[in-house]
Amino acid sequence: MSKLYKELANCIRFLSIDAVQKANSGHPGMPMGMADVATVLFKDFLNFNPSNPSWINRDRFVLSAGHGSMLLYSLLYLTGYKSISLKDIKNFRQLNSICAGHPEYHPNTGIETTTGPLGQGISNAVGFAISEEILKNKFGKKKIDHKTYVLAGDGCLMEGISHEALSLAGHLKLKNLILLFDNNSISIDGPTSLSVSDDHEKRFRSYGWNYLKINGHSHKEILKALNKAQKSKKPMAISCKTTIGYGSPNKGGKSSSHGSPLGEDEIKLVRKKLNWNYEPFEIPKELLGEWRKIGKKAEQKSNKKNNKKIFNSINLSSFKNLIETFECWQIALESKNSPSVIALTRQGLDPVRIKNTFKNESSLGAYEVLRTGENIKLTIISSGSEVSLSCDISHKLATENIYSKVVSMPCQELFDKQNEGYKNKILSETELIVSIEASETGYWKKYTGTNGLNFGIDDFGKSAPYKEIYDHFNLNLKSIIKRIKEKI
Ligand SMILES: Cc1ncc(C[n+]2csc(CCOP(=O)(O)OP(=O)(O)O)c2C)c(N)n1
Ligand SMILES: [Mg+2]
Repeated sequence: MSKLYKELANCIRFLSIDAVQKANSGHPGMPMGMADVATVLFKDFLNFNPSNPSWINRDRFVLSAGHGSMLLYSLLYLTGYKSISLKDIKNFRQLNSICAGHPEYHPNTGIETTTGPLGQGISNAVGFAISEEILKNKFGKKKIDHKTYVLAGDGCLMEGISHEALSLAGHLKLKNLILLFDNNSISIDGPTSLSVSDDHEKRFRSYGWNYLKINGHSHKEILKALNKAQKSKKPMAISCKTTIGYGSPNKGGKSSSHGSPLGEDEIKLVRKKLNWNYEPFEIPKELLGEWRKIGKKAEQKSNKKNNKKIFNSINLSSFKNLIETFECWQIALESKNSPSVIALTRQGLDPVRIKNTFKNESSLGAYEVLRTGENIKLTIISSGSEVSLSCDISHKLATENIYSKVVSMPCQELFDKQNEGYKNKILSETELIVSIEASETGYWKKYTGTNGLNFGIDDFGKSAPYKEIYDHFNLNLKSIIKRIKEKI
């Protein structure tokens, strides 16, 4: 391996062992073993942009062997991502540090996904690769042509989830997916021969993958394999024979380097063996300069590929039927304190909202979608597909000079959080309030009051085409209008 590559890789090795030592916990062995492969990947292949980590057409790098998180943090710091400073690395495994024990996804940081449960990153990577195919089909090869690289260890490949995901990737011929297998034959308890005797090559080939075997410490072999992977017609696994804890005289090649700090004495020996005459966390200027050059070069390449316009080309009007869905999606994505459920219908419905107001109306929990006249007699509240039925009812009533407004209430929890003024505007305009929702009626009584009408289903156990079900439960235009007119 050329001297420069070796020294660049050593930057990763020492940042990793120093950080694990300082935290007094972590996994130094994997980053030491895979430093050479990662260096060649980032220097010569990976398309990325430290100044714009979310660049849409970047290659994805997923660390499925998440215990080796210091490998990722070192790479991000060294190539110049703003998300991770040397201070953050010194804070490895401390409360609220971005350098968490296992990578935690943060948008726009270079940490593409949360990993740690072995095997899971492999399936995330398959998902990324599928997304890439979808985007490529939609926007064309000129705009989308990235790859997904996933680094996985022995443990990842032992997990059941890896079988399913790898099989699907082979079936779908995801040629944009490259798996770097840290084939060090060591796992947490010792040699992998204790627990597994799979023939990895046969396994991958049977799924429909290509498989290459290389020495993971040979710059030339890594380069050659990654070159081949660029042109592969199938997903590609590269088995990299490595030494876990590479460079450690007493712990290299042993599970003792897997999940504990090497210890001060051993670290001194590693420094000596790898000829690293620098203090803990010290990356010599020239080498940091070389790494930053790699980052800059990648940035320039990314700028050239300029994909800025891709998303402008999505025409919102083509989604006009989906305005409320998009609004709810945005709310879900931005929601910091609670999970969200978006319940979508498969019924073919007329669009209720055609104009994009550029204001997220759904964020209010409920909002007016229709008003048939000035002097309204009733308020009809519903959500989802029933809004469409409510609008039909409202129009029909208007033909008999009974005017009303229709309120879409996609989220009761959000509505309940609005100020009294807004709630009154929605709920206190008419004496009569009606709810229409094909589910339990109890949830609506707090809005309609006991004097209101609640159309719904307080029953179970029927299955039929939806129109018949609606008729069965009197949830149709005719029955509802009849009851409303009786009430008025
Ligand atoms: C599903 C799951 N089970 C167990 C663990 C705990 N664990 C973390 S690393 C590891 C061993 C992984 O071995 P290998 O992939 O060979 O990593 P290496 O020792 O080579 O770094 C285990 C069992 C985990 N992270 N996830
Ligand atoms: Mg291993």
